Amino acid sequence: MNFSKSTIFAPSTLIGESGISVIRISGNDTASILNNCLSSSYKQFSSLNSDSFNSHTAHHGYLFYNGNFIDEVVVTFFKSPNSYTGEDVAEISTHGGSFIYRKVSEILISLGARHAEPGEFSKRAYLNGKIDLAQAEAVSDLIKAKTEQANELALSQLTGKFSKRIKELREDLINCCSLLELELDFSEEGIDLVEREELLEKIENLIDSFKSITQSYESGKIIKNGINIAIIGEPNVGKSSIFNYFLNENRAIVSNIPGTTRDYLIEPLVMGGIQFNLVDTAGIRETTDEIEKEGVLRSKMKIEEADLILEVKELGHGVNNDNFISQTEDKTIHVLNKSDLHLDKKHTGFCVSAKTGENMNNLEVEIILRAKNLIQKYNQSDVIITNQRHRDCLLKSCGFLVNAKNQLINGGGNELISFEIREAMDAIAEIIGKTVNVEILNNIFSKFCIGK
Ligand SMILES: Nc1nc2c(ncn2[C@@H]2O[C@H](COP(=O)(O)OP(=O)(O)OP(=O)(O)O)[C@@H](O)[C@H]2O)c(=O)[nH]1
Ligand SMILES: [Mg+2]
Repeated sequence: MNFSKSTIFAPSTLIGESGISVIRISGNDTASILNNCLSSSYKQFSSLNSDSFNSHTAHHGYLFYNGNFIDEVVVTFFKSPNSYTGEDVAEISTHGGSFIYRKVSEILISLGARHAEPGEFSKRAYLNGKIDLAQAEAVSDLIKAKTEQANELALSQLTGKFSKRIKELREDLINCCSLLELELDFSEEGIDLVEREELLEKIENLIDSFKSITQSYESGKIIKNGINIAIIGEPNVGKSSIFNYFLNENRAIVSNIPGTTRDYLIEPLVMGGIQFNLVDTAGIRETTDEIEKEGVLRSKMKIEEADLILEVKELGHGVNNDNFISQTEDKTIHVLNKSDLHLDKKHTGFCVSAKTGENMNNLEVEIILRAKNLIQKYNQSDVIITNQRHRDCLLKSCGFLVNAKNQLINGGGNELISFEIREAMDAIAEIIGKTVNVEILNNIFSKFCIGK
């Protein structure tokens, strides 16, 4: 596959006031660019010896632009092919600050480099065979990981555990296909190389493996993106107070006027090492107010999207078991708030007080427990997928395998069965980027951050 050979650069750290800022360059002209801007003296420009750019060496020097000293820097050089992208790569550590970065950009552009597109370094690493596509995607996930579990999953994908499993499945498919096609070569001699029963069993086992890996996406998705937990209930029961309690800040407006929260609010929150997206919703009630009606509609939408629901009622206010809003018992935790006002009343649900904090710790423990169960529920395979593209490829591949199985059961010829298995092979190979078109590639890398 052809791709741009120009030398590219981008900040690898956030631009702003900081001790150090790292700017990465990759491409054939990296060493010559450095020779033209890196000086051994700050008094006047005096080029470093270009031979000194051996792989994995660090160089202290002074950056110059149009004869003017800009900053004292350290440059780390990685010689092709032993670099992240597989090309010559340099990482210039300058002092942090947006002015210095702007100057360095000007220098690099004047010397022939251009700004990298999002994900362009990783795209080059993939195109140069340094990592496969699933590993490249893991780089992006690793950067975005907010919890230990998300970090672990991204690492296992980056280090190739996931790709290895995919390659094994692909090998199994290749073996099935080879046998079928070999038998075709001997068809005139009437030699049967494949036991139909055995092949059927192999294909069925493969379908099971595909299904369990595909299902692991339900776990992977929530580990990576967070568990959506919606706080719902009638107006004034204390939903926003509970929301604020967990966030430990007055994020949502709280008042004793029913209908205070009009639109939903979402905030990220980590509890027990698990990422949550906590949602406060408008109180649900019959209303003629157009804005409140819309708020109620949005609350119902959030209930649909939620992985977990905290259905809040006020303790002692006509609480009975047949007037719940949430119809999905298994993902709902019943919370009875304002226990401080109703000390004499008890109930089987979680009696808490968002005001005094009473029993809120236990509610948190319950939420974490439910979240862990949710993650475990779908996690029956040896690898967990976190990427929708991977799931889609596996589903597509599994569909072809089901076709192959049906062909086999209905006495279809070897050509037809092996055609379906080949399609399944191609679909699964897309995951690691063995068969993938430019459009898909561009789409994947465009979601990366600049400098990665
Ligand atoms: N005593 C007591 N008051 C509480 C408690 N939780 C909330 N309140 C009060 O109840 C009133 C309503 O609280 P909110 O958190 O705004 O209730 P809400 O369910 O978000 O209400 P809407 O947004 O209108 O649907 C406020 O006056 C709170 O101070 C509690 O545990 N104990
Ligand atoms: Mg509210």
